[in-house]
Amino acid sequence: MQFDVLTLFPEMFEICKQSILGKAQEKDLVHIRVVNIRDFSENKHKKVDDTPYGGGAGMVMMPDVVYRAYQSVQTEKAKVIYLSPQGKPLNQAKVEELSKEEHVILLCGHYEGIDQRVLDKIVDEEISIGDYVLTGGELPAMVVIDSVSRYVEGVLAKDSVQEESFSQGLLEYPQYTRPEVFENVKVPEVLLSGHHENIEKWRKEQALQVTYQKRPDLFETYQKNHEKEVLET
Ligand code: 4FL
Repeated sequence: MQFDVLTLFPEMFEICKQSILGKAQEKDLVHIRVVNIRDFSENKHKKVDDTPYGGGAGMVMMPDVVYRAYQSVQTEKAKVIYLSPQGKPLNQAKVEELSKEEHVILLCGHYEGIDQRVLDKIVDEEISIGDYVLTGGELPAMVVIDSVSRYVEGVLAKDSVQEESFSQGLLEYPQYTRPEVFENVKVPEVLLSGHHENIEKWRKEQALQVTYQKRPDLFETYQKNHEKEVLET
């Protein structure tokens, strides 16, 4: 899967060379190309922004500079995503959907935003990662890359994506490791039993309980989607 990031702060994406994303790139499963929008300024001072028409605070990113940066990476099948607080909220279903794309272009805004004309011309989808304002779209772009890459075949250990409760709309059950007793607290007996059926049942119960207590909104949605099974437990 190919990600192209259009940003004024390419150094921020150095972090993608770490950990699982770094390994995924070494294995050629995921490619992340970071493009500096400033390289496409034709101004002698490499200017990329200007004051807003109509007045007001801050600066607006210029449409021609952003457009040339876009043209340097665009392909027929590319999906162009603009990270913005006005976008559709990102969720696990959207993450899974995006993982089926071959080529995703992520446009990161800064200052007071980007000239609307270039957004109207090139953006396929606007995505928000939550109802708060950041200094730019770079962290949201990394959130998209990280969450989507997990769904690319071979990036995670086999089964670990399907096994997680969240993909079914629940929070994760609690995990334990050695030692068996920590500060006088024992690991739940069932996990030491080796009885796989009982362990699975206990984990499902825990996932339901944790979700009910911590995220009643998620629990309600889960219940609506699994009416029958929930009545049985
Ligand atoms: C983008 C916030 C996506 C939340 C400032 C510029 C943002 C954001 N989701 N804040 N872009």
